Amino acid sequence: MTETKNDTTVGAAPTRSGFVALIGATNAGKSTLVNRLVGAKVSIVSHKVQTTRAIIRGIAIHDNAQIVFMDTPGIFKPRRRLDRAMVTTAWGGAKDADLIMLLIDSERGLKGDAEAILKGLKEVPQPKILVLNKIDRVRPEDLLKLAAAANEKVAFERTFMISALSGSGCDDVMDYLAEALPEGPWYYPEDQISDLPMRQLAAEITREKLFLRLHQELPYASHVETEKWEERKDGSVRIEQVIYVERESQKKIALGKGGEAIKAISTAARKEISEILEQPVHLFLFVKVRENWGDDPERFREMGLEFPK
Ligand SMILES: Nc1nc2c(ncn2[C@@H]2O[C@H](COP(=O)(O)OP(=O)(O)OP(=O)(O)O)[C@@H](O)[C@H]2O)c(=O)[nH]1
Ligand SMILES: [Mg+2]
Repeated sequence: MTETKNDTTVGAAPTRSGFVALIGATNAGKSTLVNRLVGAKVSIVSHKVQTTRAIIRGIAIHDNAQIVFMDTPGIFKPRRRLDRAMVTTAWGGAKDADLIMLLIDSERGLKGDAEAILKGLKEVPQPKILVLNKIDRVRPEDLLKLAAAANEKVAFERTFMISALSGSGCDDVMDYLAEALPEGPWYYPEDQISDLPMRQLAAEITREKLFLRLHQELPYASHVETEKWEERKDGSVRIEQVIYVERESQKKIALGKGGEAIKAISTAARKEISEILEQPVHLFLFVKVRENWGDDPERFREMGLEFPK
């Protein structure tokens, strides 16, 4: 029996497929979990809040099911225009999904934004599951209390307790999803793990290194775009990227003393992009000041975000 995306069976069983949206407060571990379930890095991760800015699709196959995970920006109280776009995008992701997975950082519990998200979820008609993440950080009795408190507020189909970081409990989530999604043909070719073009993934990887290396307002005031991508005859690729910041003073910090900061960001990004592409990479980073990039519709389009009025 052949297995292609247009077949509706794999072996004897019917294929299943669907979209699963990961919703949660910022820093809950959504992107870490998507990468874990897909088995490859498709979405960037950092210890800082508001890392993910747009919907990133990561695709996994489990048993007969093709599961399309929609990693979304964290939900938080928006202040800037970019914040608003990110939060609207996250809720929009929920609308398009077959199933919603609410991720809660077990250590934080219902403090902060999780409570408001539970309220918002009540209005969402799709089936929902609760995933308590970072169980490596809490005591089992606290987990049970948290599970009970969250289930009191929203009728979840199931509750899972996992560590996206160690992988503990993640197989159970996959088993459940593969059964729960509707019967139907797969949406993507079997070997596809993401729908993000390489140019954009490369820009995201540089943004991740920037999030890891730079502090305070700088990560939030910056945005990365891939401007040039040139395959060379020797099998290597030359990539040029621009880091946009809002002010001259931020440019100085992004470059660092004697270009130290930008060099470190570039080295880390080049290494990782090269590993993903499996070819040598020459990466050139340019820092440019663009005062109002956070109010520029073109930048939002580039990020895959709606421009909020
Ligand atoms: N201890 C522990 N840390 C975790 C776990 N899962 C994720 N983290 C950490 O939590 C931090 C945030 O992870 P992300 O995956 O970027 O979180 P996110 O929900 O995608 O965050 P935003 O995109 O900013 O909304 C990172 O430092 C992760 O390493 C876990 O199971 N245990
Ligand atoms: Mg994220």
